[in-house]
Amino acid sequence: MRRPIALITGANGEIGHGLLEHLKKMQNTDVVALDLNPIDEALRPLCFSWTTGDILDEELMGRLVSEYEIHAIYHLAALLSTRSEYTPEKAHNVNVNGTLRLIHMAQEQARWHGHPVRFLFPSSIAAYGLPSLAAKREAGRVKESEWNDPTTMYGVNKLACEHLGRYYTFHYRQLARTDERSGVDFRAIRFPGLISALTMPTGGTSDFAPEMIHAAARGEPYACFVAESARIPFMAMPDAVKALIHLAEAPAEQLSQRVYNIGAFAPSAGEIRDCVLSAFPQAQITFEPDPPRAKIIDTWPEDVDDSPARKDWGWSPDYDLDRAFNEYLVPTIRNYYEQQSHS
Ligand code: AKB
Repeated sequence: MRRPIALITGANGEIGHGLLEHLKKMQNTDVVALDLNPIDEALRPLCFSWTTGDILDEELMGRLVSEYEIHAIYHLAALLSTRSEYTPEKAHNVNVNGTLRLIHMAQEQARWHGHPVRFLFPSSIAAYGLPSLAAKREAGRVKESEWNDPTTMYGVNKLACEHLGRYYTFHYRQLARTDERSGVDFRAIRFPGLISALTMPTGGTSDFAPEMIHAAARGEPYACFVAESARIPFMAMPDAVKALIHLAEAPAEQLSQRVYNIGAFAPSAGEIRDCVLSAFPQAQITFEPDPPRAKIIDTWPEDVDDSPARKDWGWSPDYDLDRAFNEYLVPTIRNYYEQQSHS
């Protein structure tokens, strides 16, 4: 008998840290963690097992399905927006082909054990593409069906994966003689910029917010690569993890769609600077926009309409901007660097 598990790819990343902790507390499924890098020591007790490797490695994925019966996949592995611009073809291969292989694996697993495989996919506000700052301001809180014209390879990849997930869930093998549903139960969230106290971001364009906070906590100057007026939606990492779990647990019949916006707060980069200075008055923060990266941020929406998520599966954030800073980010980050300085 193969052990029933939930598979988390990209487990060592920003979302993975919080998700592993949450799933361990829930105690209702064994988790196998997969990442390109060895799983952090602190995360290993939270996993039934962990392995290092590439989601594109057929051998590795073959070993996983021979050893485990996969009932849920949290597919967090991806190249983020800035990094994907430097290697767009590699980004497509990892972000889209890698996701397709995992969705197909979910389809095969569902056929093996006869139950739907819940496939949780972190899409992004990068799936949107506002053509100008005037249009961005006019659009305000965008709905899922609006402005789906991404200008980054990462955003294109996320939108493609959303459609792949919807195809496998509702239209796979639609010409077959048997009415065989794929068994893939795909669910996606278009995450805003995520701010984690526990992990440093790598290769995202929304990273200016966590980079600013972490630099201030380290006592280092920070030159922000977007304009002071730049505005996109953000969220504290605990809310992002909560949303993934809630969407994963929602009965399929409650879902009126398979891709959801969620929002929490949408400050300007200047307002984030003000919060950082309140906590770290000595912080040296300047704004030195890097035009190509700043332009990407200008194509992402000012904010999102998350009413379908609130209606279908009871979404509501626990952290607004002030609480995110005062109760989560600043105390946790300050403690982290104080421990680092004593170690
Ligand atoms: C990025 O900046 O690329 C990501 C995202 C907004 O999805 N954090």
